[in-house]
Amino acid sequence: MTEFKQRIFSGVQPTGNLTLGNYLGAIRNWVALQKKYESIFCVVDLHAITVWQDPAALREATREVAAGMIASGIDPRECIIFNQSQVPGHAELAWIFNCVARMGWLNRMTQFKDKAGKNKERASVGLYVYPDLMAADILLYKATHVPVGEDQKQHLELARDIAQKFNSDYGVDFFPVVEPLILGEAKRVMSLRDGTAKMSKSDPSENSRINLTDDRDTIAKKIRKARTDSAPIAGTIEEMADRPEARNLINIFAALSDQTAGDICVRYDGQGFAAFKKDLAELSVSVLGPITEEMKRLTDEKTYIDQILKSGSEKARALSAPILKEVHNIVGFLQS
Ligand code: AQP
Repeated sequence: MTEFKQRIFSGVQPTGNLTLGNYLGAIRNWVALQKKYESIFCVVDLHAITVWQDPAALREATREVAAGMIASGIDPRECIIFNQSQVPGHAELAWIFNCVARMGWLNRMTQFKDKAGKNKERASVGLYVYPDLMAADILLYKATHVPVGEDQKQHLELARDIAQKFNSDYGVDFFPVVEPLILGEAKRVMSLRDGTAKMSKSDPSENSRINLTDDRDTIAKKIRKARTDSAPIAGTIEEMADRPEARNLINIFAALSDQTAGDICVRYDGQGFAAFKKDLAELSVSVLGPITEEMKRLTDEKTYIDQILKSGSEKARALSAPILKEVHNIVGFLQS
């Protein structure tokens, strides 16, 4: 299996604007990893429809997420970029994994509980089996490493369980046991309004997140309005353990400036948040501004983006076809 050792797979749902959370938790790390690993990056539209998506908006968001990846520095000549629905193997392997995964495993998934809320009887079946599809996304390419934000850790553990159970049920050593790559100082970027909730594309409050489509003034305004507390910034991040909003802003600052959270605490030790927020706004605009502009430019180039997704999906199909064929063989599907 040596040829598969260095392969990564990761994805983003086209469920709205990309956020600073998606950027710091995932896409920025992919940019750094693409040189080291054979990389497959996917706009996971099959995942997106586990909650209702307006079809026209889904098409737009799919292009926008692809444009966001490229604008952030993912190189389509080096990596495979495609949208999931153009490679039917994802849905096919997910079905097989629906038959491998156990109800008890899925019942423990906190993302389903969070997203379905109190009304889980009305949640889609797709939302419930979302982690099986995610396992299929990764294992369809026998990817061994998956760079994600911390919120996806539990789903990756499930992907490992599925790979191991498949191997053991069929008496094979076929699927690798995937390793998460959870990197950087902002592994879980929190809402700007509530330091205990994840920054999310689908949060109803616009002020809870920074979108990669936000202009400079909007970014600055959202940071100015970000919730903090009345205590000054402490000299170490450990002293801020019980101050989730403050800690979140420090982590964002650290990640955007390629420093550690400790460095930022030392720099602002004893100060209030006014000067810090001003600097953070300037830093955010300087890092995100060029990405936003390039993303907007690329989003308008529909033919170019569609071509990248088409060519990426052809490569992804070619890469996954022999793996899927072998899965059919292992499971006992007659191939004529
Ligand atoms: N707040 C976050 N902090 C760190 N990483 C994050 N990611 C998402 N939010 C944060 C990482 O981004 C990648 C793509 O995530 P996704 O779009 O597939 O789905 P998600 O995790 O459910 O993100 P959202 O923004 O919360 O989407 P919605 O609102 O549609 O559910 C993943 O690697 C994720 O870890």
